[in-house]
Amino acid sequence: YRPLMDEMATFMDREYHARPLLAFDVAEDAGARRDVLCPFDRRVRVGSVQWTSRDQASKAVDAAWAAFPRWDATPVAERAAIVSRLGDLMEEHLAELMTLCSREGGKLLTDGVDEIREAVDFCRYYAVRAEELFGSATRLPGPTGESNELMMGGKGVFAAISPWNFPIAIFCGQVVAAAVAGNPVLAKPAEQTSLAANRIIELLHEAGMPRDVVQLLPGDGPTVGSVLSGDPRITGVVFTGGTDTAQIINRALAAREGAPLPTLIAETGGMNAMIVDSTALPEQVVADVIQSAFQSAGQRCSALRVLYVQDVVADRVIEILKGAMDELHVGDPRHLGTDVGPVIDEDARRGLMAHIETLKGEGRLVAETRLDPTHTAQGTFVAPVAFEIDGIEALEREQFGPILHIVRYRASEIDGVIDSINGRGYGLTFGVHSRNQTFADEIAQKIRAGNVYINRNIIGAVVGVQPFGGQGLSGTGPKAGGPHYLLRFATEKTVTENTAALGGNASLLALGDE
Ligand code: UN1
Repeated sequence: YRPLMDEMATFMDREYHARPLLAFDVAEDAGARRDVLCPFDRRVRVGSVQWTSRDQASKAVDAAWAAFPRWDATPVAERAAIVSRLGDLMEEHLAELMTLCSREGGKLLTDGVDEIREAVDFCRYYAVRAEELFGSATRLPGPTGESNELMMGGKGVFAAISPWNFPIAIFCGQVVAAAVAGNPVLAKPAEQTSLAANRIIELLHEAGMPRDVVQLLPGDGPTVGSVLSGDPRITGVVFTGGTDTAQIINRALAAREGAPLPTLIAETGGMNAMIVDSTALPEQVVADVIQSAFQSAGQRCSALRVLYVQDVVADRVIEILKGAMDELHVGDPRHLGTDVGPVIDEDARRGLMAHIETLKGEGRLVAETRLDPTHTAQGTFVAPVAFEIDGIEALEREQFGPILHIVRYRASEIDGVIDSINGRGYGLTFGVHSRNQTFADEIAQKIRAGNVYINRNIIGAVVGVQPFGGQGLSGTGPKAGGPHYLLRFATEKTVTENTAALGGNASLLALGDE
């Protein structure tokens, strides 16, 4: 990391200013401006963001709508080349993008590298997949004298509403998927991470993406989000974030008068669990639990929230976990020795602390990491904690931070555990640790979750290798980074032609000549 860190130093003090990047010019000071403060040191101002007004958002939809036929007719090879070029540009700007991830998003260097790797992978994977799907019509069988072809095209205008926890990877994945499939995109990044989003769209325009095809609309949900989801010209929304917000978007899309039936592609929350039986290796379990629950300060939708441990090994697992959590360093994400960085902002910190207070009453604190005020006093930090609780029924919602819940179970209760996990209705990631292959396979089969991991951690799905996404309350599918993702951004057109008719015309013409 040393050469990368030296290069990052040149971006550490730079002030960034983001504003709407629309098909038309937007005057500076044309909207409300917000300061962006650094999550690990609230005294540091990273820059500012000018928010998009309702009027600008609505004009941006006009421009996107007008761009659709032209963009949809642009050869897919050209669209794919632009998207691949963005991947190359992100690699060239790795140090700057990592600095932004860390200063604006509070990300560790290791997380930053993973994040940009994932974004680059999305660009290259979707570019290749788009050429396969949209490159040529599929010929279908039919009777003699008839030809049948299936053609793929874009659907219309997409709004892409993305979260702050993967300010580059998820943001970029949504935008390039929608665009490469032939759809103009209106991208609304999370309020907390507009600067990173702004830099990515600048690079995308540099890569050759027309300014009316991908536009950036920084702002909040009630303003920009509601203009987009209320506009009848928005064909679809691709969204990653909370389940509650996905439901609000779904209702807004459905309520539009005279609009086409909408597409909602949502990747939402989870109540991700791991089951550990008596045959599992406790040291391996703890290493994987630490990563799954506390990497990225637990701010991944894939993160582990509930650890079920069979009673006979529970004390041993908790003892090792206690030791491991004691060793974690919470602090400045720019230092290589830091394991856990800050949570995104003060609202997040307050919410997590309130949940910890509740757990103090209802559960038993079994392991924690201590905060060292010399490294954490100026930022929004939450120390990793693990509480033992009786069951997940009392857990109201996903807690997006470094809080682990532990539940002991007896071997005879395993069916109840599975019912309880499935019964919550979420289904994103899930893990099982066991050296009993039959047990592991059976559990993996019974659990309703999008990504199941056996004897390893449950985060860090790799594009093209582990397509990612949940079911039920956790999302609509299809999986990001998977072979079917682009299909939901596309329309299919079946063209059937009576080829005998042409033959008939030809002979009629020939008759006329005589
Ligand atoms: C998210 O946090 O919204 O598997 C998605 C992972 C990442 C995806 C997380 N690739 O941890």
